[in-house]
Amino acid sequence: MDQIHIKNLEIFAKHGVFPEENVLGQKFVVSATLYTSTREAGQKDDLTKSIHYGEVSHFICRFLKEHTYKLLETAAEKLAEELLLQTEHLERIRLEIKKPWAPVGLPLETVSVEIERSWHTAYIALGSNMGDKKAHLDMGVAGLQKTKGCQVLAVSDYLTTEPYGVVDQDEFLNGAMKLRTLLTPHELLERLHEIEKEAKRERVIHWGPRTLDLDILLYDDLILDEEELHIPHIEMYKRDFVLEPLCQIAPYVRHPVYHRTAQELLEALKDK
Ligand code: PH2
Ligand code: MG
Ligand code: MG
Repeated sequence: MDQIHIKNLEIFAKHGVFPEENVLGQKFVVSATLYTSTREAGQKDDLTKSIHYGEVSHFICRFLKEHTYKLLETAAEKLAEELLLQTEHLERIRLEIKKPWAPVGLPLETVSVEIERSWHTAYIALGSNMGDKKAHLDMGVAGLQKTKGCQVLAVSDYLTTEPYGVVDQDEFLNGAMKLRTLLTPHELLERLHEIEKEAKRERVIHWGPRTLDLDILLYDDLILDEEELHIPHIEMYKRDFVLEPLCQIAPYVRHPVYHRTAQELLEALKDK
């Protein structure tokens, strides 16, 4: 992706672990790489299609003066998040905050923290087979839509499906959604569990009846296999109640392990 650079912007602010730093203040030096496509702006000579580096510089300056954090880590984390939330066309940011006058008591040039943060694309499966199923799926969508750092980009139709696995239970309503998110996979999982709890989900029987089930299907091209979290979802290729709604919103999204599109996985499943 193309990059816009802001280099060594000097700001007087009051971040620090020592109380005197929060009172006296000191110099901070900020550098940022803004990742965006500049193609259209470049072709049309149109600033509204790109990112205004002047506005971003002033935003950084205002933000670091208006807040006081103990850690450079926190200043960088919060600033990167606000920039990604508020700057149109900004997909990813690399941010470095240097402290040239850090009270270390040794002749160093600077200390600094540098982070890279980005928007991610995730696909979520929704399911319910208890109570008002549609209302429960709607709660799942609304819960994510109101989560800071989450934007719901697409929602499939809700499909009535036969129970799979434990078959001695009521039929399901299933759907899928596409999400743009700043959350890490584990943060997203935690948020999904909170929303399930808000829908009065009780984890009684594994694979048993549930008011609301929210599962991460895909997260960028990430492959993750941990005790409590598998991405891509470990059984998605076996489940038409997952693939059918996913194909409605993203037939061409590709499974990073099987290298098949959602459409191809669904066709392969139907052929069995
Ligand atoms: N979820 C399960 C087990 N079985 N069957 C259908 N039809 N839909 C589901 O969402 C579902 C299921 C475990 O998550
Ligand atoms: Mg599930
Ligand atoms: Mg689940």
